[in-house]
Amino acid sequence: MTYTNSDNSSEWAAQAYALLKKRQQEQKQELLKHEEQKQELLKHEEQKQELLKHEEQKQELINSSSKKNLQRQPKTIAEPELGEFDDNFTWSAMVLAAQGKKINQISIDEIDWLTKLRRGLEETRKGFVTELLDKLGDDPLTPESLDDLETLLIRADVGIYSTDKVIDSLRKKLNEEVVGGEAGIKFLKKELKLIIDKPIKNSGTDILVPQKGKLNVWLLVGVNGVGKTTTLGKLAYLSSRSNYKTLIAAADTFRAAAVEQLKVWGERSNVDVISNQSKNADPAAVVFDAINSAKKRNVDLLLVDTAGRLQTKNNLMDELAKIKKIIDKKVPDAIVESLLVLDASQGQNGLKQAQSFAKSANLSGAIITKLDGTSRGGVSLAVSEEVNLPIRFIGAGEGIKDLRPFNSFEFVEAMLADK
Ligand SMILES: Nc1nc2c(ncn2[C@@H]2O[C@H](COP(=O)(O)OP(=O)(O)OP(=O)(O)O)[C@@H](O)[C@H]2O)c(=O)[nH]1
Ligand SMILES: [Mg+2]
Repeated sequence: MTYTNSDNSSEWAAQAYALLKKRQQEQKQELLKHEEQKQELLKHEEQKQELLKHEEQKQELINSSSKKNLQRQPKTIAEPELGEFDDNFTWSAMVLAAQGKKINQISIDEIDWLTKLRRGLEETRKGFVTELLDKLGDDPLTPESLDDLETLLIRADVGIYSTDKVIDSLRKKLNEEVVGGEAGIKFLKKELKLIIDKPIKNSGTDILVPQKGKLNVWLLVGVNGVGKTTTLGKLAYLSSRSNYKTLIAAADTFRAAAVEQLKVWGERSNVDVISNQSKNADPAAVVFDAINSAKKRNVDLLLVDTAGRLQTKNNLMDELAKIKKIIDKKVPDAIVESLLVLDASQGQNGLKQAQSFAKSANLSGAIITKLDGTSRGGVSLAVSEEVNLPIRFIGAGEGIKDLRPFNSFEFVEAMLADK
């Protein structure tokens, strides 16, 4: 492991694993105990009801309603289970440790997510780090190995400008000192992180969260099929779980099934969806209605789903501009974010999309999706360097919890994980 010089890293991970295992067992026992108590209470309640059968109807009603309350199950989303104590666990635990987490601060949720991220970037890694390490072996870097690295970075969709930047810095370093294979990877990680962090730093906000006391409007834009609606569903869950009053506007009025798809996500995350079912409804009119509702309900975050494609003559950018205009007019003090959703598996196409949307749609950030599957995560670097877009969230899966705020350290570690 490159994060600590100590040989105790796997021992540290083992301790974290044992602690999580213990905590999970305790939780299970707690649940079991709770269930037993509930049954006991129910039994008690039934006995009581039996005894009170002859009493007035009013009394009976009270009893049955309290019984109903006891039986009502909260709507829950499946929690991840602790997996094996394997390489994935050790790696994930160490990435958390490297960010200053203590053993007792690690959660199964975080381990689960990092494991997913690492697995998701496996393809990117296979044609990159593994090959690079094979080429480098234990020997110091040479100008020739820099040429190989250049090819590999370009192939991983990192983009020409980011690649040039990284190679130049490495070349400078090589002129000054001998750089071994492992040190080379470490330096590479640092350089890549610098590139991704620059637009984030420039934005003045490390992690994008809704500002309290204001209406925050987040527009999800992007070409068709990249994952806008799915991402919006996951964001709605994340937001409502974090206690922000959330509302969804179904402003993709082009695709017939879009509203239904959103309603399913809305139900899962317990967030209302404002829509207009009539054919060819005006997206800006839906946003107009949604803003009215949002104001009435004191909403913190309004999430707006937009179309990825329109009837041939309509221009996607014009439509987005119209939506923006309505928001600016109705709620001039709203905090508006235009977030471009990009499918990581589309490689350089994603960069082209970012460039064309940035020109016309006044973007403020990007969300990278589909980092599971056959993703090519390098596009994140190209988008940061060439379009100056801060990456705000990343998605790795179709589940409601498969979205997290972007963390450049975790991303680069997963992309260049050395095993
Ligand atoms: N594996 C994987 N699939 C995803 C992810 N995000 C979205 N998808 C899938 O990608 C497909 C398209 O997702 P949508 O959310 O409908 O995409 P969209 O951008 O809203 O598409 P349009 O509304 O047609 O423009 C669906 O099958 C999603 O389940 C992800 O992170 N991982
Ligand atoms: Mg959609």
